[in-house]
Amino acid sequence: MLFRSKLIPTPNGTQAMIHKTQIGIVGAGPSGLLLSRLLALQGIDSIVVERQSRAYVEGRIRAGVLEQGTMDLLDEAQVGERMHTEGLLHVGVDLCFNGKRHAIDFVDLTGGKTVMVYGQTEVTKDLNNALDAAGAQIVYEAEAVTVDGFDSDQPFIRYRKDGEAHEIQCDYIAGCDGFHGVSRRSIPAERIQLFERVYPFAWLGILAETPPVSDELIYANSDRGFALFSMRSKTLSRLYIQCAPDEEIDEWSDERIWEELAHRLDEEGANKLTPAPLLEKSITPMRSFVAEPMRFGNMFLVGDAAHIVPPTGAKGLNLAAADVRYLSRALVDHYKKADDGRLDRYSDTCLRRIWKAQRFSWWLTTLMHRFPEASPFERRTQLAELDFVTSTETGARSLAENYVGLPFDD
Ligand code: RFL
Ligand code: PHB
Repeated sequence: MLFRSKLIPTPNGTQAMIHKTQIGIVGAGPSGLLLSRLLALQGIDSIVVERQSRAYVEGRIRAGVLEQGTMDLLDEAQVGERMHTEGLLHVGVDLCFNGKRHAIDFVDLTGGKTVMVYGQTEVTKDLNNALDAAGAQIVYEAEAVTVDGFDSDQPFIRYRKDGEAHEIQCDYIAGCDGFHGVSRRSIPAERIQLFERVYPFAWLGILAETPPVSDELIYANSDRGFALFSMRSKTLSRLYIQCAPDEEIDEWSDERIWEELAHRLDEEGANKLTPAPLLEKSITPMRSFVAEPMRFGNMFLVGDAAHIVPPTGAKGLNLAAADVRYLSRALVDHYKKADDGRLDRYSDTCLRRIWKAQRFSWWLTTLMHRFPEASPFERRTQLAELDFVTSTETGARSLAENYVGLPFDD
């Protein structure tokens, strides 16, 4: 690298600040931050460009469940300390249907595996703090971000910040900019294949300062629709209700939300549910989405930029972390061993895991939700499948193995 940053004139008579780095990362969500951190620990330089403010990114309440593989990767990134002290280890989940709760024991069924409940907000803060301490380069509130040149050996990211033009020249671009980002949208339609399923329902999610009704997460299938009873701590509940995709949030008063949650749970749980003022309330549409391939010349798509799962299987953040795992190892091989095998396999390796997580998320979503068009026959077979999953070892083990996370391929 001959220089890190310098000001140069542009053809239209203005000036642009040019920055040089090895990896230009678009998006400071969990994917972008974790990638930057893992690369930095291996001596690989990156710059992260994010369109939102840091407070906005850190405050976005989303995922809650981390697989063992994600915990291991956060440890590898040396940001796992608070997760181990404040996170809640879970040894299973409960499925509730026909008014009764059934435990699925992950430890027994998977040979000792568990998951951790630790909010995405906290993962993001831990990563940001570690990156700060190491003097990482993260540009927040960048405007008009574009990616280009990825078919050449000089890809670049352009953006504006405080009215000034900037260009990052890099070896590779990592598109970590989520479903609505610019990276995937910059690829010509004929080079990318998109697979999508949109579900006829959404999740209304709330955060409330009330103790969880149970130590384990409860996934509830009721005649009135799905509900999920999760948590962020021993005093904070994170709860979700299936609702119509076009429903206005104002149609859901606090009172209606608490009543509906109680209706969808077994009697013992409903009696323990203690209404409290809501700290957050939002509606999330549900979709399954995959973009193939995940590499375009010298640009890689990572995390939600390439795939979305319905949140029922708690796979989104975990899949994003798996992509980061594969890409960071591939880049280390490239820079340290001049070996591009893993970079060349990146798309195929990721997609193999992604499609299995897609299948599982689609399956659990189909098993747990009320589909508006479902016939009485379909409703009966749904309940029969729930009975199979909760009363046979084969059924329960398949759910448990997928939920705790399948093994990595590479
Ligand atoms: P993110 O988190 O969307 O971050 C992308 C970042 O890119 C920025 N960006 C841009 N930056 C620059 N220029 C542009 N043009 C840009 N366009 C966008 C955005 O501002 C943002 O900061 O993607 P990433 O990093 O790949 O992370 C993915 C995860 O956030 C996501 O998969 C999970 O939150 C999904 N998810 C869950 N995953 C789990 O593993 N376990 C769960 O329990 C779980 N629960 C959930 C969830 C997602 C939910 N919602 C709201 C979608 C529950 C919910 C309700
Ligand atoms: C959450 O706690 O936010 C959560 C947990 C499990 C899911 C989805 C979301 O499947």
